[in-house]
Amino acid sequence: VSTIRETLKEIIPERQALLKQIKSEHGSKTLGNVTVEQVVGGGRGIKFMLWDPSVLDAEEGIRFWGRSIPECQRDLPTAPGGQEILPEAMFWYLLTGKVPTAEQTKQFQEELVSRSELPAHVEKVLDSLPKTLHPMTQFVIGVAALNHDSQFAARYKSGMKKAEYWEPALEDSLDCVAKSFTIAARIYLHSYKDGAANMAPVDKSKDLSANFATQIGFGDSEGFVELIRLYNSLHTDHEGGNVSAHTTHLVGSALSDPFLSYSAALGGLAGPLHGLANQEVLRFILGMQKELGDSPSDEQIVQYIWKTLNSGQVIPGYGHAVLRKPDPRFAALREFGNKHPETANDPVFRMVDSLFKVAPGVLTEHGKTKNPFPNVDAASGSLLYHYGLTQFPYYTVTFGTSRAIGALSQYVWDRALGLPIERPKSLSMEAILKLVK
Ligand code: NMX
Ligand code: MLT
Repeated sequence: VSTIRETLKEIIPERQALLKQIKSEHGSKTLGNVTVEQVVGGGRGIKFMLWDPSVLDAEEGIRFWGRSIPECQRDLPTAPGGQEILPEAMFWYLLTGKVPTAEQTKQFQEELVSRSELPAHVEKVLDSLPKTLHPMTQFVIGVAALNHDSQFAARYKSGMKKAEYWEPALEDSLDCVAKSFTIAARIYLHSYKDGAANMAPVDKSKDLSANFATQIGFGDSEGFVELIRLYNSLHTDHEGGNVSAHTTHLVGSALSDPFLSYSAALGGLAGPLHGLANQEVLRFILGMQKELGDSPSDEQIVQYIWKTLNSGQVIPGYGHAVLRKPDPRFAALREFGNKHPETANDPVFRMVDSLFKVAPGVLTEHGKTKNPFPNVDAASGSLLYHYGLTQFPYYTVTFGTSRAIGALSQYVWDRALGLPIERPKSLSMEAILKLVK
């Protein structure tokens, strides 16, 4: 069975040659003009970055190395007896563009799980934080503290050659993903239970999601474990322009190691317009349930949405900077909720569905958002809530364990392809006026 290192060693020269060819044959061609509106409007639509593991289409949604979500669900390995993609298989796929065999997945899973224990200093740092500190801030700190043992940083210091960068980048990225699951479990126990002193040790025969579920006390629920697998596979990658992926790429371009790069990304994921929206969705849905009861009429929901919009707030979980149709990740989570009898009739999940029926119409009438449809965050929290993970300020942490997989896959490629430090041009208003006159 070929390992992840052997597989990458084989592919990297081909991709390096392809990039070389693209640069020499097409380097001077244009991919579009940049307007003033784009410069002052968050760079929307500017084709700016190389990102291989996934590409987002505004109408169709995400494709991972060319495969749609249903195609990944069809082709990628699941846990024995399970139905959902294993995040470990997704990680292999995002790193290589190749579907791992069952044996490769098993071996890779064992390797990741064996890396998932935390150094003592990270446990100590996490356990010393105020329990009231937001879980995402704890996550930022825990991942940054892993940099103490970075192989990339150590080898850079001792004069590693550029051609070797990708190797310690891979080692650190595998560590960062594996240990992020354990950091996430520790944060949960610290913030919401009696602390992590008695956290279950890692079970090397189980996958990352099953270990995580056991460590936070939900390991007996096969439905929950399967949800965590699906959740962690779906949130991995959403091309390179989103805040968390772009941050990893930007910070990594300074040759900061994977831990520092991904820790910075988690700070962006913690923003309410990005990953924190899943926490906000649950707050919104529970507020609606409190005011309107378990089975509100469509008209009551419409009035509730208008009240929120008229008070100047956004409807969390709706809209997107790129997508112009319902997010296929939302569709996959909704399908999960509908196919499991225990979640299908859950009042909070049903509320998500009722909102989906009317919110696009209201947002269209409101006329501001370019995309009135749900994004991934619209459904994810309600399913976690059903299984008893009710502490919604925690939800973005589960987004964070997943996004490490996609963002760090490209980090490895950034180093393998020798991409330079990122440093686009900025302009003052006076400089813009001078240029457009
Ligand atoms: N509810 C109300 N107003 C909205 C919404 C919404 N869900 N989405 C966009 N708008 C408004 C937006 O605030 C802006 O108003 P203004 O002109 O007053 O500044 C206007 O519509 C135009 O925004 P767009 O160009 O459609 O959206 P943009 O690309 O700037 O932002 C989001 C994209 C995702 C940040 C935005 O749709 C939003 O705030 N959604 C709610 C938060 C959310 O669900 N974020 C999660 C995104 C997915 N993720 O996990 O990262
Ligand atoms: C993401 O998954 O990163 C979000 O959908 C936001 C984005 O793509 O901009």
